[in-house]
Amino acid sequence: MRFIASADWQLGMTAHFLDDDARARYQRARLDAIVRIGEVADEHGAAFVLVCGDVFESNQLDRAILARTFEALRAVHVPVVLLPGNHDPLDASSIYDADAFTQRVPEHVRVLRDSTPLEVVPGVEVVGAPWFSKRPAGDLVAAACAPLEAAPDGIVRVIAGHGAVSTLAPDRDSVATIDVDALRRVVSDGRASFVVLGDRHSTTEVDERIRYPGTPEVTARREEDPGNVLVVDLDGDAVTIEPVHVGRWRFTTVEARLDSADDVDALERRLDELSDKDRTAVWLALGGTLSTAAAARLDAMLDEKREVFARLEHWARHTDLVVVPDGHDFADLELGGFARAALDELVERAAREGDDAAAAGDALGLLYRLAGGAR
Ligand SMILES: [Mn+2]
Repeated sequence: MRFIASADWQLGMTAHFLDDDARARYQRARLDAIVRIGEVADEHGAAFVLVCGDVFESNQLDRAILARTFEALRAVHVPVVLLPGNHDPLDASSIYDADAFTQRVPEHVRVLRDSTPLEVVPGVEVVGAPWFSKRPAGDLVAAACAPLEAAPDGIVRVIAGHGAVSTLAPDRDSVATIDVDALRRVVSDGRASFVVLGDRHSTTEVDERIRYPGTPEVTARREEDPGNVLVVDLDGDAVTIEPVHVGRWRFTTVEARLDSADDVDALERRLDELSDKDRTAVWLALGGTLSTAAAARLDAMLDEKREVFARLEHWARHTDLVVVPDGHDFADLELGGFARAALDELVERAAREGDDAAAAGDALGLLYRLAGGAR
């Protein structure tokens, strides 16, 4: 028996770090990932798709996102099982209880509303540990597993949970942390064959049979291995897990030390080499010391590249770029009269210490570009 394990679709995610145009394409990409998951299910002969929480970014989404989600889900030809997570809990305002959900949800889509075993296809049970609020009072997965006896002969049982696990949680004392030792016993006792978890957006192995598939489309720069689903094959005592990449976007950091115009050229080549620029968001971590001419050249180059990348911005916390006016920078500029006098004053101010000098440096860069120096 084969199935697709997924989680953290985060549909409707706002992505405030993208501009309007890129944000619309990025929101669309999260829906397109569902269609590709359907293709992976077909290619691998998967019996169903299990999505372990945070299917939606929040319970307060524009209802249009539901119509689009259902349209995408129609491209999945096997049952799809959704688990409410911390972003989309089954609370009083649950998106799963909205009329737009209950009246329109396709028949092959099921929501795990409690921990009653759900026979998703003949011979396969899914036991879910849905979230009912953003702050559970205990380990929901342990509670869901507590009443389970060994799975009857001929039944494969899969546990669906969401949240941080004890072996990886930075906050080990949180009452909601999932106890991995207890979960290992659930598997070794034959109460379940496999555990799929959501919450960690990077594909992560907790134990051979306890996995986070991660988000199918990247959501944050710090994620190590996003963009995958897992094809899980359970055959008697054997388990085979194949990650399949379905994500199309990339969030990446580009670090560089820039001390000359040649370094700026080298950075330009590195940016040019990145593929799929309209689906690539770049955080620049730049350091070094540039002359006004080289800094102007950098700004002009980045302005041009910004048109083709989904995002190309300085990462403020990791930017340490100093611009030092160099007399040679301005020698070739054809400036006279008032402009030349302003230039001389700015060069003098930029040589001093403090905020005034930084402002003068910025003004010099602007003057340099306006006068045509960066062409
Ligand atoms: Mn999540």
